[in-house]
Amino acid sequence: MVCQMAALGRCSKFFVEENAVNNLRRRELLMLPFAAWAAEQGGEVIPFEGSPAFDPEKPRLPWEQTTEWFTPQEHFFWVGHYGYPEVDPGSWRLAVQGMVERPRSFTLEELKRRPGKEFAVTMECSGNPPTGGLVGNGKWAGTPLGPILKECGVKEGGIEVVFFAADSGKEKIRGGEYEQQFARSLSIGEAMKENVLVCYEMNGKPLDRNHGAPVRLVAPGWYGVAWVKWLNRIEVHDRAHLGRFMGRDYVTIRGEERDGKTIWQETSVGRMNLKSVVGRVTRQAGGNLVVMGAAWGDGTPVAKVELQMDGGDWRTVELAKSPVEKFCWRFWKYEWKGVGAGEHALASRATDARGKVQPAPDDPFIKLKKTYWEANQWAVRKIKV
Ligand SMILES: Nc1nc2c(c(=O)[nH]1)N[C@H]1C(S)=C(S)[C@@H](COP(=O)(O)O)O[C@H]1N2
Ligand SMILES: [Mo]
Repeated sequence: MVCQMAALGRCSKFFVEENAVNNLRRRELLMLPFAAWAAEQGGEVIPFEGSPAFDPEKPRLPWEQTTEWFTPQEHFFWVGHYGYPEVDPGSWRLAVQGMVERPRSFTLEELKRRPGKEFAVTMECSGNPPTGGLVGNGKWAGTPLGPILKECGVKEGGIEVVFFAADSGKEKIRGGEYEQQFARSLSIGEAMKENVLVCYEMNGKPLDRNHGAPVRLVAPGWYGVAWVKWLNRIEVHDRAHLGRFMGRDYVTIRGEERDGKTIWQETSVGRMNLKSVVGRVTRQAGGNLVVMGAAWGDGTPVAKVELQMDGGDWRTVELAKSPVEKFCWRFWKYEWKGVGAGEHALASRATDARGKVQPAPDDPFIKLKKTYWEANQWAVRKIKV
């Protein structure tokens, strides 16, 4: 276990444990199958119609250029609802308070002296459109949150853990105006999970300002909004937190037809939905096309991806071996032979190990969804050959 991360271009006091949470195995790491895969297929990229130009000031995953399983820092999107605060790491403290027996605060050094863990996790913004680039696969290092909460001693009746951040803004609520910090919450059970990290490193480097320096939450399986950046206070409450990012924004409104009636569901953005994207099409020397993409979900491994070409039958694609299957995307590819000149349409859909299938745009479950959050319907991408 000495230095597995060397295979990923990094070696530190951290190692990734062989556990059910995030299983980076040495043999597979050394083979790095996904990297070899992308390099070997080479070819000339055929751009998608309407694909946005890459803007380094507003990074998004540039799907057509994406061949690396870990998202390079310069391609990793960022979202800040109240701007991007510069937090001084020296005077910064993380307070743990509310319904705990022993409230306390931590300096950055104190957090770094605690046991460290590093996980590979894919994070997506719940506002990411079906083929959008607000998604990335990162290496996240920090110290687990659970033991911190245990040491502080959650009081009887504490059911909710609220994460507050340094960024804030004025919010108008029912006629009043209130300066509020960005905040999101998890239930105690979710917050105590062993893979939830108080994170201070991303991709082998100290977190940068845009991604939440000095410390953010890492909540594998949850949409990005739960990954509170510039974290500075954790409070245990005996009731649900309903701030803007739990109860007003980031709320999905969806209708379900039952016995001739429509039942309206209103839910806070939660765990990541099963999704796949057609990411990159290349023309090979022999004239065949190679279609590559990615698929991810809430931590349930991706079991199958199918590709539909020009509205035809769904064809099962080849899944790349991934060093980590839980909480990380899986790359896939399909060799499309004998493609004629003209416009072509491609769509993919994923199935997970529990048999859940990525929905069609008119699937009854999402047909009456009125908000764009948590979109995971399969989508068509067009190319001209
Ligand atoms: N403090 C704070 N944390 C935040 C946000 C924010 O605006 N403020 N945005 C959230 C949203 S909506 C997303 S998608 C992720 C994005 O993480 P990234 O910027 O590191 O990609 O951060 C989350 N954490
Ligand atoms: Mo987001």
